[in-house]
Amino acid sequence: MSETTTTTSPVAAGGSPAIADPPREKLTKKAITADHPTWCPGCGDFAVLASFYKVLEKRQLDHEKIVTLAGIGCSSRFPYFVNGHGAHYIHGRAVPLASGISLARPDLHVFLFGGDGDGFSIGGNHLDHGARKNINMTYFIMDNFVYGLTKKQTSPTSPIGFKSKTDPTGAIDMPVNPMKKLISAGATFIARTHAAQVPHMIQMIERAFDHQGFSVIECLSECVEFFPDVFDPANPKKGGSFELIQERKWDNTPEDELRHDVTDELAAYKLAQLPFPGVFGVFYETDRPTKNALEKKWIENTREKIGSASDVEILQKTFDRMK
Ligand SMILES: Cc1ncc(C[n+]2csc(CCOP(=O)(O)OP(=O)(O)O)c2C)c(N)n1
Ligand code: SF4
Ligand SMILES: [Mg+2]
Repeated sequence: MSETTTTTSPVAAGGSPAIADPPREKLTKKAITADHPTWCPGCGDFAVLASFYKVLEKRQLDHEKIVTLAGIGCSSRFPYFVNGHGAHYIHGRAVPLASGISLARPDLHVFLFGGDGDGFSIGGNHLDHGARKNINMTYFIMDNFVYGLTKKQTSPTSPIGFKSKTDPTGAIDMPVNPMKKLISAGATFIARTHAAQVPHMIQMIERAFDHQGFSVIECLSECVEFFPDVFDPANPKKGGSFELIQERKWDNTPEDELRHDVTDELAAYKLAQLPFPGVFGVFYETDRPTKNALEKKWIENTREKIGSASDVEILQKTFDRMK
Protein backbone atom coordinates (compact mmCIF):
# COMPACT_ATOMS: atom_id res chain seq x y z
CA MET A 1 0.00 0.00 0.00
CA SER A 2 1.25 3.50 -0.73
CA GLU A 3 2.15 5.90 2.07
CA THR A 4 -0.11 8.88 1.26
CA THR A 5 -2.96 9.46 -1.14
CA THR A 6 -3.78 13.13 -0.62
CA THR A 7 -4.59 15.27 -3.65
CA THR A 8 -4.30 18.89 -2.53
CA SER A 9 -3.33 21.70 -4.86
CA PRO A 10 0.02 23.36 -4.28
CA VAL A 11 -0.14 26.86 -2.77
CA ALA A 12 0.49 29.33 -5.55
CA ALA A 13 3.77 31.31 -5.53
CA GLY A 14 3.56 34.48 -3.48
CA GLY A 15 1.20 32.92 -0.96
CA SER A 16 -2.01 33.53 -2.95
CA PRO A 17 -4.78 31.01 -2.28
CA ALA A 18 -4.48 27.66 -4.07
CA ILE A 19 -6.95 26.87 -6.86
CA ALA A 20 -9.19 23.99 -5.82
CA ASP A 21 -8.69 20.67 -7.61
CA PRO A 22 -11.55 19.80 -9.95
CA PRO A 23 -13.66 16.95 -8.52
CA ARG A 24 -12.20 13.55 -9.36
CA GLU A 25 -14.01 11.36 -11.81
CA LYS A 26 -15.16 8.07 -10.33
CA LEU A 27 -12.74 5.24 -11.06
CA THR A 28 -14.84 2.84 -13.09
CA LYS A 29 -14.08 -0.58 -14.53
CA LYS A 30 -14.17 1.02 -17.96
CA ALA A 31 -11.50 3.53 -16.93
CA ILE A 32 -9.10 0.85 -15.68
CA THR A 33 -9.68 -1.65 -18.47
CA ALA A 34 -7.10 -1.63 -21.24
CA ASP A 35 -6.61 -4.27 -23.96
CA HIS A 36 -8.84 -7.30 -24.26
CA PRO A 37 -7.06 -10.16 -22.40
CA THR A 38 -5.38 -12.62 -24.75
CA TRP A 39 -5.47 -15.62 -22.39
CA CYS A 40 -6.99 -18.93 -23.54
CA PRO A 41 -10.75 -19.20 -22.89
CA GLY A 42 -11.20 -20.65 -19.39
CA CYS A 43 -7.75 -19.63 -18.08
CA GLY A 44 -7.86 -18.90 -14.33
CA ASP A 45 -6.07 -15.60 -14.85
CA PHE A 46 -9.28 -13.95 -16.15
CA ALA A 47 -10.85 -14.22 -12.69
CA VAL A 48 -7.76 -12.70 -11.09
CA LEU A 49 -7.97 -9.72 -13.43
CA ALA A 50 -11.71 -9.30 -12.76
CA SER A 51 -11.07 -9.40 -9.00
CA PHE A 52 -8.30 -6.84 -9.31
CA TYR A 53 -10.58 -4.48 -11.24
CA LYS A 54 -13.21 -4.90 -8.51
CA VAL A 55 -10.74 -3.93 -5.77
CA LEU A 56 -9.50 -0.87 -7.67
CA GLU A 57 -13.07 0.25 -8.23
CA LYS A 58 -14.10 -0.43 -4.65
CA ARG A 59 -11.13 1.43 -3.18
CA GLN A 60 -11.37 4.33 -5.65
CA LEU A 61 -7.60 4.71 -5.87
CA ASP A 62 -6.20 7.78 -7.59
CA HIS A 63 -5.93 6.55 -11.17
CA GLU A 64 -2.54 8.12 -11.81
CA LYS A 65 -1.07 6.31 -8.78
CA ILE A 66 -1.83 2.79 -9.97
CA VAL A 67 1.22 0.87 -11.19
CA THR A 68 1.07 -2.72 -12.43
CA LEU A 69 4.29 -4.58 -13.11
CA ALA A 70 5.19 -8.11 -14.18
CA GLY A 71 7.92 -10.37 -15.50
CA ILE A 72 7.30 -12.75 -18.42
CA GLY A 73 4.67 -15.46 -18.69
CA CYS A 74 0.96 -15.74 -19.49
CA SER A 75 0.13 -14.36 -16.04
CA SER A 76 2.74 -11.65 -16.51
CA ARG A 77 0.68 -10.21 -19.39
CA PHE A 78 -1.45 -8.63 -16.67
CA PRO A 79 -0.19 -5.01 -17.04
CA TYR A 80 -1.31 -4.96 -20.68
CA PHE A 81 -4.88 -5.32 -19.51
CA VAL A 82 -4.87 -2.58 -16.88
CA ASN A 83 -5.12 1.04 -17.87
CA GLY A 84 -2.50 2.59 -15.58
CA HIS A 85 1.24 2.95 -15.38
CA GLY A 86 2.75 -0.43 -16.09
CA ALA A 87 5.56 -2.54 -17.46
CA HIS A 88 5.98 -6.07 -18.72
CA TYR A 89 9.59 -6.58 -17.70
CA ILE A 90 12.34 -9.22 -17.93
CA HIS A 91 11.50 -12.80 -16.87
CA GLY A 92 12.01 -13.07 -13.10
CA ARG A 93 13.15 -9.48 -12.67
CA ALA A 94 9.89 -7.82 -11.74
CA VAL A 95 10.67 -7.62 -8.01
CA PRO A 96 13.81 -5.46 -8.51
CA LEU A 97 11.92 -3.20 -10.92
CA ALA A 98 9.03 -2.88 -8.47
CA SER A 99 11.48 -2.27 -5.61
CA GLY A 100 13.05 0.71 -7.38
CA ILE A 101 9.67 2.20 -8.20
CA SER A 102 8.32 1.62 -4.70
CA LEU A 103 11.39 3.17 -3.02
CA ALA A 104 11.61 6.16 -5.37
CA ARG A 105 7.85 6.87 -5.37
CA PRO A 106 6.34 5.73 -2.08
CA ASP A 107 3.11 7.55 -2.99
CA LEU A 108 2.34 5.04 -5.77
CA HIS A 109 0.39 1.79 -5.38
CA VAL A 110 2.79 -0.84 -6.69
CA PHE A 111 1.08 -4.07 -7.77
CA LEU A 112 3.16 -6.91 -9.10
CA PHE A 113 1.86 -9.94 -11.04
CA GLY A 114 3.49 -13.11 -12.27
CA GLY A 115 3.59 -16.86 -12.43
CA ASP A 116 5.14 -19.68 -10.45
CA GLY A 117 8.07 -19.79 -12.88
CA ASP A 118 8.64 -16.06 -12.77
CA GLY A 119 8.37 -15.88 -8.99
CA PHE A 120 9.81 -19.14 -7.70
CA SER A 121 12.43 -20.21 -10.25
CA ILE A 122 14.13 -17.50 -12.29
CA GLY A 123 12.94 -14.78 -9.92
CA GLY A 124 13.21 -16.84 -6.73
CA ASN A 125 16.30 -15.06 -5.56
CA HIS A 126 14.75 -11.62 -6.09
CA LEU A 127 11.63 -12.70 -4.25
CA ASP A 128 13.76 -13.60 -1.22
CA HIS A 129 15.44 -10.21 -1.10
CA GLY A 130 12.31 -8.15 -1.73
CA ALA A 131 10.72 -10.08 1.12
CA ARG A 132 13.53 -9.76 3.66
CA LYS A 133 13.89 -6.04 2.92
CA ASN A 134 10.14 -5.66 3.32
CA ILE A 135 9.77 -3.37 0.33
CA ASN A 136 6.27 -2.01 0.04
CA MET A 137 4.34 -3.72 -2.79
CA THR A 138 1.52 -6.18 -3.38
CA TYR A 139 2.67 -9.25 -5.29
CA PHE A 140 0.15 -11.62 -6.84
CA ILE A 141 1.58 -14.99 -7.92
CA MET A 142 -0.73 -16.88 -10.28
CA ASP A 143 0.39 -20.41 -9.64
CA ASN A 144 -0.67 -22.93 -12.32
CA PHE A 145 2.06 -25.53 -11.53
CA VAL A 146 3.41 -25.23 -15.10
CA TYR A 147 5.21 -22.91 -17.52
CA GLY A 148 2.18 -21.87 -19.56
CA LEU A 149 3.54 -19.31 -21.99
CA THR A 150 6.32 -21.56 -23.20
CA LYS A 151 3.85 -24.44 -23.59
CA LYS A 152 4.24 -26.95 -20.82
CA GLN A 153 7.58 -27.29 -19.12
CA THR A 154 7.93 -28.43 -15.49
CA SER A 155 7.74 -25.45 -13.14
CA PRO A 156 9.08 -25.19 -9.58
CA THR A 157 5.61 -25.98 -8.23
CA SER A 158 4.80 -28.89 -10.59
CA PRO A 159 4.04 -32.01 -8.56
CA ILE A 160 6.24 -35.10 -8.75
CA GLY A 161 5.10 -37.25 -11.66
CA PHE A 162 3.87 -34.35 -13.81
CA LYS A 163 4.61 -35.17 -17.44
CA SER A 164 5.82 -32.18 -19.43
CA LYS A 165 8.12 -31.32 -22.32
CA THR A 166 11.06 -31.15 -19.93
CA ASP A 167 10.01 -34.25 -17.97
CA PRO A 168 8.38 -36.59 -20.50
CA THR A 169 8.53 -39.48 -18.04
CA GLY A 170 7.26 -37.40 -15.12
CA ALA A 171 8.83 -34.77 -12.82
CA ILE A 172 11.18 -36.19 -10.22
CA ASP A 173 12.18 -33.08 -8.23
CA MET A 174 10.52 -32.02 -5.01
CA PRO A 175 8.36 -28.95 -5.71
CA VAL A 176 8.72 -25.62 -3.94
CA ASN A 177 6.23 -25.07 -1.13
CA PRO A 178 5.27 -21.41 -1.79
CA MET A 179 4.02 -20.70 1.73
CA LYS A 180 7.14 -22.14 3.37
CA LYS A 181 9.40 -20.25 0.99
CA LEU A 182 7.64 -16.96 1.63
CA ILE A 183 7.62 -17.39 5.41
CA SER A 184 11.32 -18.20 5.53
CA ALA A 185 12.16 -15.38 3.12
CA GLY A 186 10.61 -12.85 5.50
CA ALA A 187 7.52 -11.67 3.60
CA THR A 188 5.36 -9.75 6.06
CA PHE A 189 1.96 -10.69 4.59
CA ILE A 190 1.37 -14.13 3.07
CA ALA A 191 -1.94 -15.47 1.82
CA ARG A 192 -3.26 -18.21 -0.42
CA THR A 193 -6.38 -18.26 -2.56
CA HIS A 194 -7.97 -19.88 -5.63
CA ALA A 195 -9.06 -18.24 -8.88
CA ALA A 196 -12.38 -20.10 -8.76
CA GLN A 197 -13.18 -18.43 -5.40
CA VAL A 198 -13.67 -14.82 -6.44
CA PRO A 199 -15.08 -13.33 -3.17
CA HIS A 200 -12.18 -14.89 -1.24
CA MET A 201 -9.68 -13.67 -3.81
CA ILE A 202 -11.03 -10.10 -3.50
CA GLN A 203 -10.82 -10.32 0.28
CA MET A 204 -7.18 -11.44 0.10
CA ILE A 205 -6.26 -8.67 -2.38
CA GLU A 206 -7.80 -6.08 -0.08
CA ARG A 207 -6.00 -7.44 3.00
CA ALA A 208 -2.69 -7.51 1.12
CA PHE A 209 -3.25 -3.99 -0.15
CA ASP A 210 -3.94 -2.71 3.37
CA HIS A 211 -0.70 -4.21 4.63
CA GLN A 212 2.39 -2.01 4.82
CA GLY A 213 5.31 -3.97 3.40
CA PHE A 214 6.01 -6.92 1.11
CA SER A 215 2.67 -8.66 0.75
CA VAL A 216 2.25 -11.78 -1.38
CA ILE A 217 -0.78 -13.77 -2.44
CA GLU A 218 -0.39 -17.17 -4.05
CA CYS A 219 -3.44 -17.78 -6.21
CA LEU A 220 -4.06 -21.23 -7.65
CA SER A 221 -4.99 -20.30 -11.23
CA GLU A 222 -5.66 -23.17 -13.59
CA CYS A 223 -3.89 -23.46 -16.94
CA VAL A 224 -6.70 -25.13 -18.87
CA GLU A 225 -4.41 -25.74 -21.81
CA PHE A 226 -1.38 -27.44 -20.23
CA PHE A 227 -2.45 -28.60 -16.75
CA PRO A 228 -6.25 -28.85 -16.71
CA ASP A 229 -8.25 -29.86 -13.60
CA VAL A 230 -5.22 -29.85 -11.29
CA PHE A 231 -6.99 -27.58 -8.78
CA ASP A 232 -10.30 -29.44 -8.72
CA PRO A 233 -9.54 -30.90 -5.24
CA ALA A 234 -9.81 -27.31 -3.93
CA ASN A 235 -12.96 -26.47 -5.88
CA PRO A 236 -16.27 -27.44 -4.22
CA LYS A 237 -18.05 -27.00 -7.59
CA LYS A 238 -15.92 -29.87 -8.89
CA GLY A 239 -16.20 -32.12 -5.87
CA GLY A 240 -13.26 -30.64 -3.91
CA SER A 241 -13.17 -28.75 -0.61
CA PHE A 242 -12.06 -25.18 -0.11
CA GLU A 243 -10.98 -25.15 3.50
CA LEU A 244 -10.51 -21.72 5.03
CA ILE A 245 -8.05 -20.80 7.75
CA GLN A 246 -9.97 -19.87 10.89
CA GLU A 247 -8.17 -16.84 12.24
CA ARG A 248 -7.82 -16.05 15.92
CA LYS A 249 -10.43 -13.55 17.11
CA TRP A 250 -8.85 -12.91 20.54
CA ASP A 251 -12.31 -13.21 22.14
CA ASN A 252 -11.17 -15.26 25.18
CA THR A 253 -13.29 -18.26 24.20
CA PRO A 254 -11.93 -21.83 24.47
CA GLU A 255 -12.55 -22.37 20.74
CA ASP A 256 -10.36 -19.39 19.94
CA GLU A 257 -7.34 -21.32 21.29
CA LEU A 258 -7.71 -23.63 18.29
CA ARG A 259 -7.81 -20.82 15.74
CA HIS A 260 -4.77 -19.66 13.78
CA ASP A 261 -2.71 -16.75 15.10
CA VAL A 262 -1.49 -15.08 11.89
CA THR A 263 1.50 -13.55 13.72
CA ASP A 264 2.79 -17.00 14.71
CA GLU A 265 5.47 -18.01 12.21
CA LEU A 266 5.71 -21.62 13.38
CA ALA A 267 1.94 -22.05 13.23
CA ALA A 268 2.05 -20.72 9.66
CA TYR A 269 4.72 -23.34 8.84
CA LYS A 270 2.49 -26.05 10.23
CA LEU A 271 -0.37 -24.94 7.98
CA ALA A 272 2.03 -24.92 5.03
CA GLN A 273 2.86 -28.60 5.69
CA LEU A 274 -0.71 -29.77 5.06
CA PRO A 275 -1.02 -31.99 2.01
CA PHE A 276 -2.48 -30.60 -1.21
CA PRO A 277 -4.90 -28.85 -1.55
CA GLY A 278 -4.12 -27.52 1.96
CA VAL A 279 -5.91 -24.51 3.41
CA PHE A 280 -6.65 -21.01 2.17
CA GLY A 281 -6.53 -17.55 3.70
CA VAL A 282 -3.92 -15.53 5.58
CA PHE A 283 -1.03 -17.75 6.73
CA TYR A 284 1.15 -15.02 8.20
CA GLU A 285 1.14 -11.31 8.87
CA THR A 286 3.59 -9.26 10.87
CA ASP A 287 4.35 -5.62 11.39
CA ARG A 288 8.01 -4.91 10.58
CA PRO A 289 9.45 -1.56 9.37
CA THR A 290 9.51 -1.33 5.59
CA LYS A 291 12.68 -0.51 3.72
CA ASN A 292 10.74 2.48 2.37
CA ALA A 293 10.35 3.88 5.89
CA LEU A 294 13.89 2.99 7.01
CA GLU A 295 15.48 4.49 3.92
CA LYS A 296 13.38 7.66 4.24
CA LYS A 297 14.56 8.08 7.83
CA TRP A 298 18.16 7.44 6.86
CA ILE A 299 17.99 10.05 4.07
CA GLU A 300 16.42 12.58 6.42
CA ASN A 301 19.11 11.98 9.08
CA THR A 302 21.86 12.31 6.51
CA ARG A 303 20.28 15.49 5.12
CA GLU A 304 20.23 16.95 8.61
CA LYS A 305 23.95 16.26 9.01
CA ILE A 306 25.00 17.73 5.69
CA GLY A 307 22.83 20.83 5.90
CA SER A 308 21.85 22.53 2.68
CA ALA A 309 24.31 20.84 0.29
CA SER A 310 22.78 20.03 -3.11
CA ASP A 311 22.69 16.49 -4.52
CA VAL A 312 25.52 17.43 -6.94
CA GLU A 313 27.65 18.79 -4.10
CA ILE A 314 27.12 15.63 -2.08
CA LEU A 315 28.14 13.52 -5.07
CA GLN A 316 31.19 15.70 -5.66
CA LYS A 317 32.24 15.32 -2.01
CA THR A 318 31.87 11.55 -2.26
CA PHE A 319 34.01 11.45 -5.41
CA ASP A 320 36.61 13.72 -3.76
CA ARG A 321 36.88 11.30 -0.86
CA MET A 322 37.50 8.45 -3.30
CA LYS A 323 40.47 10.18 -4.93
C1 LIG B 1 15.58 -14.83 -19.26
C2 LIG B 1 14.48 -15.68 -19.82
N1 LIG B 1 14.51 -17.02 -19.61
C3 LIG B 1 13.52 -17.80 -20.08
C4 LIG B 1 12.51 -17.24 -20.81
C5 LIG B 1 11.43 -18.15 -21.36
N2 LIG B 1 10.23 -18.08 -20.55
C6 LIG B 1 9.28 -17.15 -20.80
S1 LIG B 1 7.96 -17.26 -19.78
C7 LIG B 1 8.67 -18.60 -19.00
C8 LIG B 1 7.96 -19.32 -17.88
C9 LIG B 1 6.62 -18.79 -17.58
O1 LIG B 1 6.04 -19.56 -16.60
P1 LIG B 1 5.28 -18.89 -15.39
O2 LIG B 1 6.09 -17.82 -14.77
O3 LIG B 1 4.84 -19.97 -14.49
O4 LIG B 1 4.06 -18.14 -16.10
P2 LIG B 1 2.77 -18.73 -16.81
O5 LIG B 1 3.02 -18.60 -18.27
O6 LIG B 1 2.61 -20.15 -16.39
O7 LIG B 1 1.67 -17.85 -16.33
C10 LIG B 1 9.91 -18.92 -19.54
C11 LIG B 1 10.75 -20.03 -19.08
C12 LIG B 1 12.51 -15.84 -21.01
N3 LIG B 1 11.54 -15.21 -21.65
N4 LIG B 1 13.51 -15.09 -20.52
S1 SF4 C 1 -1.51 -21.36 -21.81
FE1 SF4 C 1 -2.44 -21.78 -19.82
S2 SF4 C 1 -1.76 -20.08 -18.50
FE2 SF4 C 1 -1.44 -19.46 -20.63
S3 SF4 C 1 -3.28 -18.35 -21.19
FE3 SF4 C 1 -3.56 -20.47 -21.83
S4 SF4 C 1 -4.63 -21.44 -20.12
FE4 SF4 C 1 -3.77 -19.52 -19.34
MG1 LIG D 1 3.03 -20.96 -14.43
